[in-house]
Amino acid sequence: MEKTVRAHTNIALIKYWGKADSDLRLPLMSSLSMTLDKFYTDTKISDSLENQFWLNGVKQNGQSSSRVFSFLKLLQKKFAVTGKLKVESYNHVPTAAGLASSSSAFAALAGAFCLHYGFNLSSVELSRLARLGSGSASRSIYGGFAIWRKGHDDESSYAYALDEKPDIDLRLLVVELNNQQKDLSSTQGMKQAQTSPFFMPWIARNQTELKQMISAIKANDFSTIGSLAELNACEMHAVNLTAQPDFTYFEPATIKAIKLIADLRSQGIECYFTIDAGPNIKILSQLKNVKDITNRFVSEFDNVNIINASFGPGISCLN
Ligand code: 2P0
Repeated sequence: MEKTVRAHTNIALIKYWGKADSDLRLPLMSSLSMTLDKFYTDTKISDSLENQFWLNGVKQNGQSSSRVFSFLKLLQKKFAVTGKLKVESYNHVPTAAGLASSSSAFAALAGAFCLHYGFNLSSVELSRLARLGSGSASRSIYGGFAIWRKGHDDESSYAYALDEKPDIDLRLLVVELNNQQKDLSSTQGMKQAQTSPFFMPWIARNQTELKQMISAIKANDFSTIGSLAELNACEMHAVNLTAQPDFTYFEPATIKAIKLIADLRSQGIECYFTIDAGPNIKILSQLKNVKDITNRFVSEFDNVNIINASFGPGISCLN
């Protein structure tokens, strides 16, 4: 009986947004993330007469299937193994609305591949493999807070755990304002962002921002974690807005949400935002303010869906 591997998504508080090497997915910056409890992907791989990818019980053709199999073929080549595979995944993530489903998807896929062929890898080795499928997947091997050190080659670019079970009052409220599929993939967006005149100055700040975030996490300092995460997200979206040609993932509802967060803060309800490659906003808050923030968003937006997430675990094998 084939076993299922579960990996949770992560949200970057210090973002990965640019590659030094596209084939190896080596990033231009180090990043730091929080793994979430509420969103995950379950994946099982078995032998088959033909390569096939099933997502949420539906057989996939086209782009998602070809990305999965180009990754698996790369791994087969790397490990000198062969065979046709059936991949069955269940995604407990709203797909492609900026909730980084590729992080859990490719982490689970790398884990399921190793389980299927009986390879017993260390977390760092698994992180490196997951990175080849999708950069953010390198961080989903770990629970709690993870850091992906950019490194300079395949060997040196991997994620490690900063704190797998943080004892910190931090909630991440995922606000679904718009669950349309995004127009511009992360892969394309981060490539275009590099044409911004502000891209290199931003990269030059990466080590400082990372160090400040690590200190804030170690000091259990919610206010500094929140404000650093918000600044870093604004920097990422600023390079998008100043790229040539310029672009943005923001929708009118995104701007309204940003203003609402500033308004809540001015009323003494401390909260901060981060935004990925999509229009949705994620709010960093402490438990005591979750209710007030949620009520405010529900009263200001029609059909808003808010998911109250916290720290999730690292990759695991079920059954
Ligand atoms: C991150 N994002 O650090 C950043 C912030 C989105 C915004 O990693 O091209 O799907 O597959 O390596 O990992 C999303 O990009 O990109 C992402 P690829 P990925 O979480």
